[in-house]
Amino acid sequence: MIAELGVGVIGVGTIGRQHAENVAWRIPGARLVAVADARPETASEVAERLAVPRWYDSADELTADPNVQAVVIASSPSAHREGIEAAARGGKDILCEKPVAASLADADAAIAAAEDAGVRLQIGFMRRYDAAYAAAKRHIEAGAIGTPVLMKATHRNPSLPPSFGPSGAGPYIDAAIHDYDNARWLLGDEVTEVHAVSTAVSEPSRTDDLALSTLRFDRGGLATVEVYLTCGYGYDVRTEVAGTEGTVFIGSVPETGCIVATASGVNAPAVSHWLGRFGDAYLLQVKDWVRRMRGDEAPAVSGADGRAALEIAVAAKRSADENRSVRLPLAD
Ligand code: ISE
Repeated sequence: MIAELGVGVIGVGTIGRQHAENVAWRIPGARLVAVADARPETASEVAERLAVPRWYDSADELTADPNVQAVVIASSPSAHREGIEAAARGGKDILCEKPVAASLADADAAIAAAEDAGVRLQIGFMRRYDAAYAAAKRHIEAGAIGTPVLMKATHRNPSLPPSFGPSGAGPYIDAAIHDYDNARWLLGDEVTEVHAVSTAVSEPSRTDDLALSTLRFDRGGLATVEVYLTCGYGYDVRTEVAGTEGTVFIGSVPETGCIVATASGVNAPAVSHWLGRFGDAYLLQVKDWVRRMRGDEAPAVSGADGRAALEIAVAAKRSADENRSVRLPLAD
């Protein structure tokens, strides 16, 4: 087992900074040895704040650094393939944020590069590490709800996240992809058909700030996934899984168990950002990945899992764009 894993973080925007801080301050057995960002001023600022000895402005340079043994990739999705390929060339194990790549072709190339180089690739579906989602999975596996047959997911953001600019990936590939991964994981089955519809309710610049998708599973189960990007009141992620003998409920609207009731009403503030809702899950995810990479364990969430969720998201976008059901696996 490696005593202290030298970790480099590629892409230090919102989530990359969080990963970098977690590695630098909160994970025994890991040391943050370098950061990289396409914006040199961002890379140098984060390096200085976290007292990291080296910073770079490219994935290639960071992955060539002999002090780096494993990398976290949190650059923009269009740069994930390049980051994974660079890490593969440098022989570094990888934790890559979702989506694994911006397209299925890029995902296939990236996964093949990692496999050919013999480096381990884990995908950042951090919800699997959230206490409530992990408990639900345990109950389902223990048979508490019989056979899971239906998943119902709610995924709302208070306002359009910055990653949803005009060239952003959109509600299916950027947001619902978490729910698609949950659906495969919690129902333990593969999707065979997707039907999606989207509309704009509050963002004139987009056509899809409200997006619904319906998934059909191989063994007959169903799932519905709702993404509402501009709900206004907070970051609200909840999931239900119904089975033949019961239901598990995951998540709630209020941020804490504290509800203030006065003559003017009942107030239970919602979470404002996903880092608030899933901060612990992000930390546990990197801790577990570091533990696996220090030894010779396989990644907890594979490149194939990342590709499967991306394929559902691509199918959902196609379904909404073309107003038809789309069958999986996709031929192109
Ligand atoms: C963002 O990219 C994330 O990954 C968050 O987890 C998600 O909930 C949010 O909707 C996305 O924009």
